[in-house]
Amino acid sequence: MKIKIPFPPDFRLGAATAAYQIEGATDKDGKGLSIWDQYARHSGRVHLNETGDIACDHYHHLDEDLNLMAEIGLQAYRFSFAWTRLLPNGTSRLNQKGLAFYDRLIDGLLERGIEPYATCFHWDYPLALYRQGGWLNPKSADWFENYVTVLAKHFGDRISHWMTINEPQIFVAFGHGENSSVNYAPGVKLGNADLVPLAHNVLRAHGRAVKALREHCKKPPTIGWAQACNAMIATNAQDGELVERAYQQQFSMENTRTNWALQWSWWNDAAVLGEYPEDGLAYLGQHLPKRWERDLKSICQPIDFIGLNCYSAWHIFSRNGNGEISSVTAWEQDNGFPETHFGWPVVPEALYWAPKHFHRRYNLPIIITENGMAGHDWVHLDGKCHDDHRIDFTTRYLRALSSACADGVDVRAYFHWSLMDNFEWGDGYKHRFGLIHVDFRNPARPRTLKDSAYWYHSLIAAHSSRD
Ligand code: PNW
Repeated sequence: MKIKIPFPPDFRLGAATAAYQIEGATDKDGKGLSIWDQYARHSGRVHLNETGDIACDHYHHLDEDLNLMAEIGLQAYRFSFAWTRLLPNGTSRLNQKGLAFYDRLIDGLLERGIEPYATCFHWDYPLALYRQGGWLNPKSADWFENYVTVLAKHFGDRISHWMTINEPQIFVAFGHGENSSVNYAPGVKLGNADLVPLAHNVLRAHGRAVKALREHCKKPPTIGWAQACNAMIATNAQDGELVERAYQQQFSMENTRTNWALQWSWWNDAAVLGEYPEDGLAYLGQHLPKRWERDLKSICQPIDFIGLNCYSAWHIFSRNGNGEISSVTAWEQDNGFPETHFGWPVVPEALYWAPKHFHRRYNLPIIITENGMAGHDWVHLDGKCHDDHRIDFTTRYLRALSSACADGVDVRAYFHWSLMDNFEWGDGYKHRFGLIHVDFRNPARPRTLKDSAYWYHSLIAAHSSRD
């Protein structure tokens, strides 16, 4: 199928991964342990006790994977550094073999004309630092700054696009919060008296990282961070009042009281606007450390874009027969709404509304740093992986994103999650998100390009041809 979805000429189409989810080789070549190594091996809380010990074995398949990216025609690739591959204990003793691995990755991308987009931290926190209190320790901002300085000095001559932190919402709420039903590493259950200062330290670390990148990267960096984002939908974009309700809900701290760390305004108002939202301060302010107002000055560093990891919607606003506005959550819609293998509702309009709301509030360019779906994917008898659902899903979502661009939202790039099937955190290998199928039952980890990968290839080719 020939398709062309209109995007601005400089718009980039890529794919994304994260270190722990694909690399494997968790104990190889001097790598130190992270909390995910520890948690997957010992907590008993990951699906079937699966681990990232081998994962896609990307560490040993680097050239093959780079060639597959080139075959798909990716314009950009988003990956994360494994902190403990570079600094095994989190702070000192730089591991040369770790540097060499990422040098090969980055040089391999550049040789193939693929633009690297690097995430400094995608959840695999050094175990040695966790044992010193992790993000609860105010020194965690120093530790992160030190690590990011290493990245900037060593890789900042070749990488232009940086993200400090992936989804503070998810690793703070799911890994550290007492009100979450989801269990992520390190799996502690903290109440607000601890969780609020912990989140504050994450924000301090973000601010320090932005400064370190600006100071030490040779190439002038473009810096942002990636937010876990379920969009608030207005079913009629012409209905101003409806749109306003959706917008207010997107950034209201009231609707997330029990799991406030999942909110967006707490994090982004602090990092981008230099203030915590008032409706959040009203019930969380009492737990902030002394001198939090002074900290906000260094937390709020100028950034260049907001990354959105956007898969689905949260509240959907519409008018009933009497013209009154009401909302349902995406997963409480009438029976029969489409959902992915993960059970996440398919709501393409999410890629219209999330960029729109975030651009309105923060007035920054947007990058879709993740979007995609888990599917029932396997290699068919003909040796191919037929994933029509992913092609349909991505077409619908990209069309919605294209409309956001047409309506004036400044969106710069789209990254499909994921380049390849991988370790899906607490769900192990149960959910397949890849454009590339990986056979996890085979020690050789054979890769098969799915139909969606070929489709993505044509989409990118149509986008980059200027006719
Ligand atoms: C993101 N939720 O996580 C992560 O950045 C990826 O590492 C992950 O593989 C991908 O999405 C797919 O799950 C999320 O519950 C985890 O809403 C959970 C949620 C959202 C994003």
